[in-house]
Amino acid sequence: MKLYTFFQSGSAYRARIALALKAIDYEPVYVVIKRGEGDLHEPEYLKLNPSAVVPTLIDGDHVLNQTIPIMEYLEEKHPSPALLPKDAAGRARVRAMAQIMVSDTHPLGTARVIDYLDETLGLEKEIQDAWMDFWNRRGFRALEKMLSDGTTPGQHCHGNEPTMADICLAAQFFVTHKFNVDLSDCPQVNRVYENCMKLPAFSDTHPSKQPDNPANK
Ligand SMILES: N[C@@H](CCC(=O)N[C@@H](CS)C(=O)NCC(=O)O)C(=O)O
Repeated sequence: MKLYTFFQSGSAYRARIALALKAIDYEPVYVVIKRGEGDLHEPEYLKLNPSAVVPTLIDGDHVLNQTIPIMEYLEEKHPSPALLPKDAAGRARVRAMAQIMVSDTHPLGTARVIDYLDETLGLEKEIQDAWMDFWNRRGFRALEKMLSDGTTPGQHCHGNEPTMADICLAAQFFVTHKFNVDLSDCPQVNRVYENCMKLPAFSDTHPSKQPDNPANK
């Protein structure tokens, strides 16, 4: 397998964690997200990922986009260890938590959205920061409520094993931290994040450890 990845991308981090949890070997292809330029808008990359985003996973002849379907694909092809619970209601709960992060929260803070706020709407940095703060806190507060509902206690979002929900929580936590958003009023989120980071699949794949991070070059 090949993974098109960028160290600072929360989405690529999700894919890296999922591959690491399932102990799947892959070849990383490092691309760069940079305003107004970069590999993602090159015609060759657009053929692989028409949205011009990372990650893209290549498995033989299959080109996979979007981290939720990528995680579902890995889950179906490599069922163990499972990233989803065995029961339908549990799977729905885990997917809901993952979607709060991936669909409701992450897109509002992507480079393309921030570029639009900045360049097209001309919003000041202070307003952009308020935007990031508002949407991230809203997403994490919803997650905090779900984690506090007492349905499936444990070290992770749904019991004691990491699931897709933990992957999405940890990756978005990284993004939120990068933008200095205060999540101190979300104790369950912080607790689960700390538990995730005790696992090598989460800590070894962290943006700070990536070979394409300039700090590691
Ligand atoms: N929903 C997509 C999101 C992909 C995405 O937005 N990736 C970001 C990096 S975290 C990106 O490539 N951004 C480039 C841009 O916004 O121009 C997924 O889960 O794969």
